[in-house]
Amino acid sequence: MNNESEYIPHNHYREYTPDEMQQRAKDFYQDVRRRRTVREFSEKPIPEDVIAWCLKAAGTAPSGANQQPWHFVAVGDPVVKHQIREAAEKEERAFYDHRAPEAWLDALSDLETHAQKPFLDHAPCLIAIFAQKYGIDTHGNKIKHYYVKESVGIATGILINALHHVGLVSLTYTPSPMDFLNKILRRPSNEKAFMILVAGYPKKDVTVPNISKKALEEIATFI
Ligand code: IYR
Repeated sequence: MNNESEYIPHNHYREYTPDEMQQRAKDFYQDVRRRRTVREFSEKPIPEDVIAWCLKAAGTAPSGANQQPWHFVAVGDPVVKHQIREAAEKEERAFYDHRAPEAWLDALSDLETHAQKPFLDHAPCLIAIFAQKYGIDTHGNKIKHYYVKESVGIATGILINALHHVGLVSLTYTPSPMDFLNKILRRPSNEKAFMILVAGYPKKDVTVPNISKKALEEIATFI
């Protein structure tokens, strides 16, 4: 632990009866299974503070040594969103034109993705998620960070579910490379862009790929 030196009672823990647990487990599953990634967004603005609360939820994630090695930049400014779009589309053109191996393009073919990313202009909020590869102390010395990708991945998962919980949709978007985000968003060199989580309302009558999730027997083993 890096900032607490004593143990305190876990007063916020709640135990449920077995029946309640079963119901809650099913209800939670039924709610999260409705979540779908969308690629077309409405321009409708998000009510104030909702993104801030969702980011507070993400910030409760567990992390290696509680170092919380993440930084979120919520971009609503249309000028900055457009700068991100221009830079991302440049990388995407290189990806689709020559960088991506044929096998990767084959794996993507059902998704019908391409180099144009209009959602970066349309969506009301682009959340750029940065992973802090290392920390920096008050003297400017590097502090080793542990399990950075795991920690940022968990926080991102909570954020995706928080957005879903409030009735927004999101798109996990990862142009490669994403270094342009440090420049546009003026983030320091100890931070590496992890993902752009595009957030907002779906475009009217949006469609989603007709795909399914693996069955429990395929993803889990009980011993
Ligand atoms: N970043 C590209 C390609 C892409 C890669 C994966 I893996 C996807 O699941 C979807 C797209 C793009 O966004 O078009």
